[in-house]
Amino acid sequence: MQIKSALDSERLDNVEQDLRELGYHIIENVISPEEADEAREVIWKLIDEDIENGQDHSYGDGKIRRVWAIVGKSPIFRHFIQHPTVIAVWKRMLGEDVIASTFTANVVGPGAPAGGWHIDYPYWAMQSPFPEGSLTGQTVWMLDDFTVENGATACIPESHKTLRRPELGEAEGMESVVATAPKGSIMFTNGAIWHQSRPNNTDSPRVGLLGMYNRSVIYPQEDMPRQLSDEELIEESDVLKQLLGRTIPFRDPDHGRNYHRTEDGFR
Ligand SMILES: O=C(O)CCC(=O)C(=O)O
Ligand SMILES: [Fe+2]
Repeated sequence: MQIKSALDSERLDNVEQDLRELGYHIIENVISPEEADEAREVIWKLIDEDIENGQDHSYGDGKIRRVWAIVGKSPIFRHFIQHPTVIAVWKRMLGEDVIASTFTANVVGPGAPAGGWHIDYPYWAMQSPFPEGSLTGQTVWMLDDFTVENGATACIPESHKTLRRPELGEAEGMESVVATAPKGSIMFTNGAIWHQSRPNNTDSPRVGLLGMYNRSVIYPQEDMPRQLSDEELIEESDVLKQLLGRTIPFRDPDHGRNYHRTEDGFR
């Protein structure tokens, strides 16, 4: 796989500024159309497997499909999760010790309704007002061209600055931007921005990947550390081990004087 070098510092400043002020930033053509097609094919195979195993997950009148835990399911997603462009952005926003929180596919099928305005984990699990600054960030990988008609993600600029979730119905009618870009592009968002997938009014599914990253002290949304076994990780990069939370010393049960509950009390 051809991986372009990470962003230069001027572009990174630009991304940071947009994420802080607007709450989103799009970089076009991070991967080639061929790489996007390859990943898209893998997602279809995984959907078939999920259906076969009775593990399929759909919502939005059964027209939006989610595939969970993709990092352990194909090497291509192990490349994507640690893509230098993505890691440069999240290290800048969330710290050098950034970790991954979840990596899934979201397939908005023909006729799908809007996904519903929301904020992302951990914000939806938190009481407002949220702390200022970034706790988490979303990475929307476009494996199809994202268009106004086919269910591209919509965001309400600057809504992350409210430091709260939208009330039911509050975001309807507010001015939003639609993340339209060619396949292979990425949209980065502040996890607290109000957003949703739009209705898909075309005959073709819109395939996206959603990679979330957290500050390392925030518990990941999915069980990232166990998506790859120790053996599978041997050949993998230090960055991937870090992202999966395998290198956080204070999560080691024996870290420091970490007493354990036994039958006779704490020892
Ligand atoms: O697939 C999309 O366009 C966005 C989905 C989303 O926001 C989510 O699942 O959290
Ligand atoms: Fe979301």
